[in-house]
Amino acid sequence: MTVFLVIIVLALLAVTGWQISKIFQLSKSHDADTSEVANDKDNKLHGILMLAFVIFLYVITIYCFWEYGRFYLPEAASEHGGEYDTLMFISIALIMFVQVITQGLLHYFAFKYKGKKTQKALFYADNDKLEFIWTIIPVIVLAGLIIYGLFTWSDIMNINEDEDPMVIELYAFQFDWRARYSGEDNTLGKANVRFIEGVNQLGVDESDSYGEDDKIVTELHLPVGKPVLFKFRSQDVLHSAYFPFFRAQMNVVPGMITQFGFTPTITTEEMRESEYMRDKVKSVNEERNQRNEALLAQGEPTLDSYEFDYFLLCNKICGQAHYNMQMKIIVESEEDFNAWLEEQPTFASNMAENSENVDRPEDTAGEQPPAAEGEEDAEGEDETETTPQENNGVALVEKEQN
Ligand SMILES: [Cu+2]
Repeated sequence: MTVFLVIIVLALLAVTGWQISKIFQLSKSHDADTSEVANDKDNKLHGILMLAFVIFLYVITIYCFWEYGRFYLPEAASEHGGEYDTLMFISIALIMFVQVITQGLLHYFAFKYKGKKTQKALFYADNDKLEFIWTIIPVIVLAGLIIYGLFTWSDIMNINEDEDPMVIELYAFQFDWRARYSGEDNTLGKANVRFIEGVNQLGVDESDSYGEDDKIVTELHLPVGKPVLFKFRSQDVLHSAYFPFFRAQMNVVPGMITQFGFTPTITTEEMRESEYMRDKVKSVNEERNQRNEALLAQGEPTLDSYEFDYFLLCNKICGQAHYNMQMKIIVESEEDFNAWLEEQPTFASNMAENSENVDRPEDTAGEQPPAAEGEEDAEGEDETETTPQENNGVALVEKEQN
């Protein structure tokens, strides 16, 4: 109703303005220029406006780089990330360079050669030489960019099996992640959505001996400097595994396995110590402290102070709690990683423990397994009522960082 009223008021205002302009026109003396053909004065005004527009564009571009430059991601924390950033930088620098020159010239010429009564436009049909030059230069530059991009792409995407990467499965479901380490044999056991039952929430095939030493966890630990090959599976709908700090992203598609590999190069501790991250954490915590004062005044619980951690995020809008679909990643030294992995129970021991507890189902509750919807009828049918997880206010952290 309010919108309707606002529209009526705006329409009435427009009619009023139009009527007032009519009155002004009628009250003008008869020798005023009422012709609809642009005269020198109009042309001059439009020339100046063209120039003013391009200056406005440049000023706002510089302001955006200045003001929002701090939202750039820090140094890439993976081996291929540097290459990726270089490609991105070259593309942006080229685009900026060309756009600054062409837009500047375009608007400057519109100002310089504005219409004048005494001047007549030159009829200039074509110039083969000029057309050749402005065709061949973009062809060469674009071909160079594309070839460079293809090489970078194949470098990043072709996982070198000779490096003996550690195989980890990342399993996506509405709305969380699980990681499955392939164990001593570095081979994941077969899995299928049809095997999902009870604690076997990833549907690992119990008859496949490769799966016995697999370890399923809720937090992804990675040893620094060791190549990792991720295999992605989805239980329900299309998800996307997004590792911003490692410059990696891969679709997670129900019914198929996608893969991507990278080598982490900066540990969580090292990233926390970096100047970029110290500044960021400081500014997030300053904001939190301010908000805490307001929360305290209202007698509400306050926010914990923020500490940086790598995250795996879902980058496909996959349902109502998509925003909170994330998994903590810890990059650490090989010794710390091995010690941590040692403590995690294997799939076989989990299943054995479960079968012992079968008579006392209330003891096996533990973590609630995700609802198995079946991979086939997944696409978009997201009707399951799932409450957003209590994830230590992590979504809030992400929001505050921006
Ligand atoms: Cu998702």
